[in-house]
Amino acid sequence: MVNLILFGPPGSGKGTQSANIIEKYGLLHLSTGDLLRKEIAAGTPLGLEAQKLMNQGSLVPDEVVIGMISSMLDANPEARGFIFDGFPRNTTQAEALDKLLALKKAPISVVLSLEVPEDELIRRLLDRGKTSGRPDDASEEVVKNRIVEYHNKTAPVADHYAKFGKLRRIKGDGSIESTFELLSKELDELIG
Ligand code: B4P
Repeated sequence: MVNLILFGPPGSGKGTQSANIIEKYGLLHLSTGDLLRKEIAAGTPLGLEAQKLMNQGSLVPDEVVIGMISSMLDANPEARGFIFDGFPRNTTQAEALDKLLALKKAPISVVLSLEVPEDELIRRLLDRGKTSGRPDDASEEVVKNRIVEYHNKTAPVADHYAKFGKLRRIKGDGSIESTFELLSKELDELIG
């Protein structure tokens, strides 16, 4: 089983590149952002709680996302491996994920970190906001808050995995195709 984390700030291309990776390597995509947006669309109590926080660009509580990931892992015992997209978002989530995967004897193989300058992140997210209908892409204030949350809470996750020699930094400010080529070089070695 190959488990990888696609890491990076909001707008770095995690969701975009996950779609390419799934198609080429047949891994299962676990995006906490997508799972939360489904809960919102279904109007569940969990979705209503998450919606307020997401709309202001804040993270939702750890127990909510860890519970979602744990259920998805249990529901897919036959998977060839998973791409974790947007999870873990802080070190508490990283430690919880490590424990869940240790139970399955399938630890994280690699963390691919997409590196993109901040002005490009803001440009991409506001651009998507023109058509996506996502409230968290709609205003520069909320987009900037998401980036602040990333620096304060999420960036330390990279150090957590760097300690174990699992972090690979990938230049993510080129085109979607050229970024995917760089990711593929890493993954071809790992998955073949
Ligand atoms: P996410 O859904 O994870 O959203 P994101 O960080 O914006 O990344 P996304 O994957 O959607 O965008 P991408 O970079 O691919 O999180 C949303 C919210 O959910 C969070 O703020 C938080 O509130 C909550 N949440 C999610 N997970 C959580 C967790 N674990 N714990 C707590 N809270 C959690 O793409 C952005 C845009 O750039 C797209 O329009 C794309 O087309 C474009 N783009 C991508 N690559 C490009 C390239 N190379 N060139 C030009 N444009 C590109």
